[in-house]
Amino acid sequence: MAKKPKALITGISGQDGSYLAELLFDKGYDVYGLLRRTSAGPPPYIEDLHLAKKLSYVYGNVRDLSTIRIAMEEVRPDEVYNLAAQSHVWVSFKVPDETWETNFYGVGRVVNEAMRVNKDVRVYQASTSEMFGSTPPPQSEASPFSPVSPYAEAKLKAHEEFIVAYREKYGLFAASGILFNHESPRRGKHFVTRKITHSLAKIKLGLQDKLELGNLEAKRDWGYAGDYVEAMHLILQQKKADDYVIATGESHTVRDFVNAAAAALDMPITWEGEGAHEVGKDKNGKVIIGVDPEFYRPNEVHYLLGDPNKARERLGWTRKVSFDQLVTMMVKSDYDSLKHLAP
Ligand code: F7E
Repeated sequence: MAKKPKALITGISGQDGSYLAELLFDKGYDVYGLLRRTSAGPPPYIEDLHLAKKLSYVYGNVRDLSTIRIAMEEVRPDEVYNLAAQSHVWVSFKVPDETWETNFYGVGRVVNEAMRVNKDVRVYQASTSEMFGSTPPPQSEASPFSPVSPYAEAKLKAHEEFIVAYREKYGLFAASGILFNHESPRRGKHFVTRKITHSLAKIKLGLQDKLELGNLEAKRDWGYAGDYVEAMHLILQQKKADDYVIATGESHTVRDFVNAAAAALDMPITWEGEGAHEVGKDKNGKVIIGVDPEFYRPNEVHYLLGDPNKARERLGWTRKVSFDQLVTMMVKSDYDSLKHLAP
């Protein structure tokens, strides 16, 4: 019987880690997740995979070399998916050192240790559309990078130093997905999409009065995380390691996202005012959306729109879930999980 391939996923507790672990288990892998211990423990969908023996934990942290070394020696993975990151752009302005430690040095530790135990290892790096920063849309693999946050700068440096250069210097199978925003009901509530769906569901149920947001004009190319982890796997199954933009090719403003989520809850919004004074009102004229400049970023990425042609042609990958389906899925999940709390 052929030996089962072994995959190690760092950042297993995040949104993408959970979808990827499920996908790889279904494809017949032995799946290991590098788990950073926290007092809250891993999210329920990760704990469920672990209890069902679909996922093994290896305790460690990409900021601690000794744990990465032990993890690689214990697992000896065929494929490594490096998803661990300080992934919040706004937070990266507040904690730049921590961001570099995880998003740059952490990548070096993972790649070097993976390569040391298995020179034929295949490494996937979670690169990001934030690396394009101020580059005008549409952004493709050929577009220049122009990062505008500590998050994006650290991610770009890791991409260049440990993925592109290691391919050339050491012939390592080091590949990356340059993923545009990807969301799901498992998205953290401090990212704008989930913040919107969770808050609007609460407002609809009478559990919250108002939602405060930052820049409503920012445009993002939002896809479904479940589709994007399929691209991660495909990227590591190619003959040659390479970098791929993974995106929908469609962009919407934050305000569009609010409108779509509100429509899914049957609570249309009327907008008034501009900038920090803009408000969104419900059908009774009550202000339910406001702007709080606290959520503005010192430097904003205004317009992301990915060109996914290379992924379509070379990987045969396309997104399956549309923007409206994604918003509806997230709204429904939040509404259903909150409705028992309604007064
Ligand atoms: O912001 C605006 C904000 O925090 C999206 C990460 O996964 O995708 C994500 O990064 C936009 C920005 O995601 C609020 O200014 C308005 O323009 O949901 P976000 P992000 O920064 O695009 C990329 C591809 C990654 O790689 C990252 O790891 O929404 N915005 N009002 C707001 N954003 C937040 N968080 N909260 C607000 O209240």
